[in-house]
Amino acid sequence: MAKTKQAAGLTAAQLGEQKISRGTGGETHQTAGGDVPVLTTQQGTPVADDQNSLRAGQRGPTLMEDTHFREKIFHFDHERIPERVVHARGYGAHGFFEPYESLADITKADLFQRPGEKVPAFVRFSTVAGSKGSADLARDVRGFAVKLYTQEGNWDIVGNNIPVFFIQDAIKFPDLIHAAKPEPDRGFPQAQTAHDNFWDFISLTPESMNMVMWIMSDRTIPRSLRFMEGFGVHTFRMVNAKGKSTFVKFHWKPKLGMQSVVWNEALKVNGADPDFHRRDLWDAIQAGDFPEWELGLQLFDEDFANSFDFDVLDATKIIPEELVPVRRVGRLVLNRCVDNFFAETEQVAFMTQNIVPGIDFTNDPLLQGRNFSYLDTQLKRLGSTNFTHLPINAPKCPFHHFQQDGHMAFHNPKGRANYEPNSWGGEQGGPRESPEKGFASYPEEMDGPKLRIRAESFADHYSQARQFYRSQTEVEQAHIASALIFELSKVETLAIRARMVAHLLNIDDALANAVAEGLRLREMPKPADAAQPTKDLEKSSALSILLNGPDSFKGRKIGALISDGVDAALLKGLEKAVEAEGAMLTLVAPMVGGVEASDGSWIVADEKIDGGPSVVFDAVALLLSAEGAELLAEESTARDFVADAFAHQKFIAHTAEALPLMEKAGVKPDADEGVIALSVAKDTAGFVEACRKLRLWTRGPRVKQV
Ligand code: HDD
Repeated sequence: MAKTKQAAGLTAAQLGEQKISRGTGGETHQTAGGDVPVLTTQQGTPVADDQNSLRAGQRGPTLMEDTHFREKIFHFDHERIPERVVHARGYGAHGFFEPYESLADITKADLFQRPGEKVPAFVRFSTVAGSKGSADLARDVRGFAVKLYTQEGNWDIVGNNIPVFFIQDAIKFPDLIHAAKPEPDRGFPQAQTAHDNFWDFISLTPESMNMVMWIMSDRTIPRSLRFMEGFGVHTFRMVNAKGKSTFVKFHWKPKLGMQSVVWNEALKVNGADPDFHRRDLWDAIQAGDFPEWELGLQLFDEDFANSFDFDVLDATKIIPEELVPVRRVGRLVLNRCVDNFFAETEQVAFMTQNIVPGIDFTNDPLLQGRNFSYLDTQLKRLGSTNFTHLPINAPKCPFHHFQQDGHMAFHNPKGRANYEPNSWGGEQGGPRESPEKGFASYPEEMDGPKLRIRAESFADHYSQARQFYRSQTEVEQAHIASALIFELSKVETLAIRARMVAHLLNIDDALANAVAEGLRLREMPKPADAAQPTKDLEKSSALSILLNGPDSFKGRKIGALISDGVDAALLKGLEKAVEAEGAMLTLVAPMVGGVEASDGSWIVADEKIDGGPSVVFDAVALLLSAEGAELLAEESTARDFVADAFAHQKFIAHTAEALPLMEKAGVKPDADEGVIALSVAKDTAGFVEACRKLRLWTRGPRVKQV
């Protein structure tokens, strides 16, 4: 039977609605929802039917003449652009930077001159190793790239959430990334370093050992992008109007304090919500809970640089905050999600070489190499030298230059001259250089022979690794050991496991022993050959996450499991306490439609129980009726909800009626002070207050498989 237009596409009634009216305000299409623009081709021609291609006869072939079809499919076929070779998976948001004070004595950078004057900003957070579609909570470094649209050009601080890096010289970057990415023969594993190639490379690269401590710590499994620090990593320069240079390291300090998840939780979150971090950022910004960081500067001069134990040009080293305090000079606030992910987050082009007058580079060999790589990669990725014409990349200050033409040029200056010097004055003549206002490189003295070497001052690979490890709390040290055991257990080659333990022996004996035991190494290797012996440096409390957590539960999330018969007053009490703390509450029920509360009111749920496991919350409340607890005790997802919350050392509040479910989940009501009984609404404030500690770490030894 011949198919009619209606049978193949829209119904007759829907097609009947396709009425076009041509008015003075352009073409509009009247629908039940009101006037909307008429669908057109890219050329602006109105489209009559977007459901069916043009064909010869009722059942004949599609005609070449169908230009609308051809244009639509052609464009679709070309939708993807190459993903970033690293940091492919990212999430961005708009906001502003606002200085607290004038820094004119240190830098002439325009954005630091006028306290309180806001500079537009765009930030893109990312993971490094995974491709665009990988999960958010992979164990990985997070990119923390900030674009500041200043009045004297765009300044990009292309940093990470870890202040050191794996390698000292950019020439090793392709090797590092090849080793970390999926192995080329098999094409896996995705978005993780737990495989032979990565640890083979690392175990042959002693300069990575400080970074190894950082990546095996919980820094690489942040609870939220909002709860992590950012770092510019390299030493940069700030230069004032008199030409005086001061060395600087950049820090971003989260206003909400730092927080990470535990590894077992990360594994489960990735299944439950691969978009965990982006959803969290989106939700917070949409709710008006704008994440905020303070810009911190570690400022020091040549004398300090010369007296410091390490080379300030070595990106595998920090300068401890105890030696050079972090001066907080302004705040970065993210207050607007993107309108279009592709146009903004995907097409944004960060480049370390984007600096402004008053900021300058140093000779850090990693930074010098990056300054080549970022411009180069944008051409590959965005396909045209005119990527700066895209609104997300264009400066927001006036700009004028003679670079012209090329693919997709859409800032095309008027006037006769496209070169200079020229003898055309005024508008015809175009822009001119300005020795007064223009960027001038800091005139650092240079001499010496051309050499392909690594400076001797870069040779201490273990002392800061030891300092980092020993500065952690016991809980965090245990997490580092567990992470190393997990990763190296995925390494199949015994010699690589042993080689890593040999390095750990130069960092900390107890750590090396714990890892060797955890791997059941049958023979302890000899310590790795070290270019320099490990020094015992002062501990630095700034290196610990747990010592730098928040003092409130603000911005965190409680998951309340509710059932029919939920005590309405208790739930109201919890809602109030959560709101007063600036936290969030998500209601999880057996069915998403909701539950009928004790007072007969209907409460709509946010999640069905298997869509809202406890791993996506910071604390949980079991507000169950006897009937609800009995029902859920038979549900494995409900038992996991409780058991996981306990294993992940979270605070758990519960009604007396919830006990049958808790019992089935193996959680005793008197287990510890993190399991809190609620009987009346006023108890809820105490529960939320207890949650400020975030986790009950003393539960650790009882759930140590985590
Ligand atoms: Fe890089 C992207 C951070 C070393 C080459 N890098 C990229 C991004 C961040 C960093 C945050 C993502 C930017 C975005 O969101 O678009 N990279 C770092 C840090 C490093 C570092 C903190 C060490 C201190 N990177 C590094 C080296 C090289 C590169 C040594 C090359 C020699 N990085 C790139 C790149 C990327 C990139 C290939 C991929 C996409 C892009 O640049 O725009 O050029």
